[in-house]
Amino acid sequence: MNAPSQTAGAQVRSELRGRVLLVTLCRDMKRNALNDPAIVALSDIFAAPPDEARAAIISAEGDHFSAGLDLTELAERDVAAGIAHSTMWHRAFERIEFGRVPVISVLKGAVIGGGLELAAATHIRVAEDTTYYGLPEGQRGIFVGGGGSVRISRLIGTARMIDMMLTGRTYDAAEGAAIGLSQYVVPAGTGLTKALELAETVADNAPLTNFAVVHALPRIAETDRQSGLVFESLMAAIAQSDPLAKARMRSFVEKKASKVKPPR
Ligand code: 1HE
Repeated sequence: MNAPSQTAGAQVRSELRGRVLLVTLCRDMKRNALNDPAIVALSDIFAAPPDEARAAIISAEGDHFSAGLDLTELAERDVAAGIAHSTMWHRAFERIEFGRVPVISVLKGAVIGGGLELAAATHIRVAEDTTYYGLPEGQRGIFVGGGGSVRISRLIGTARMIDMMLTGRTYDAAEGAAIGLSQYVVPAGTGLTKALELAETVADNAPLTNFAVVHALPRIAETDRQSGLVFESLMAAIAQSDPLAKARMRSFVEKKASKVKPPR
């Protein structure tokens, strides 16, 4: 049974649709600029997704995913308050990246600054063909503060991120996919449908596999080779000893499971 629709803060809506938690940025009149209530709402939602949720989607109302940090909030913040603000974003986005469920984002229009940092914390990015990416922090006289220097640099390489920040260079949807900012590009208006389709596939996976992909894989990728290989062996042994994994492998051997198909 679906949980009733719930509003967390005024800026973000969350609702369970079957096994998929739909999280929606709903501040279109400000192009989904992220203010403190929005970050707190995201943090709260991803701290404790409903038990039934097996995957989540973050999408946005309006024509733009997010215009980034709400620039009206910067006003008179001192250094200590600036650090506290940035770490609040870090906490929220860590809960997205290293939470209980894989998260898919649906991008469109502006995916700018903190909006791109939010997208980078999700596991799969589906970009509608209206999407464009920018890091105008350089032009605004500030720096990324939502984990972008860690996540975006890993996605596209430090040199590309330096160029985006120093020159204000933007990438369109196709270019963004080519450099690793999204894994999918789809026609305008179809992003949520694609994300729901992917979310259902993800939700069908064995939970231990999803855990390994979300929690073990990124850590293995960032550790030294030898430790990574040991970590991988342990994770592989744990995953394959799960009764669900055994049942699925048996099902393939008995010719009851679907085969891998070439891309369409
Ligand atoms: C905002 C924001 C915002 C729009 N903070 N209010 N981000 C930026 O530097 C991006 C700034 N925004 C833009 O470049 C444009 O607004 C857009 C390209 C995203 C959209 O343009 P457009 O023509 O569709 O909309 P608009 O008329 O510019 O904006 C509509 C309203 O949203 C308007 O308010 P209104 O009261 O005049 O109606 C805008 O002021 C408001 N708005 N973007 C506050 N960002 C953790 S550190 C992260 C650091 C960063 O993210 S830096 C990047 C900041």
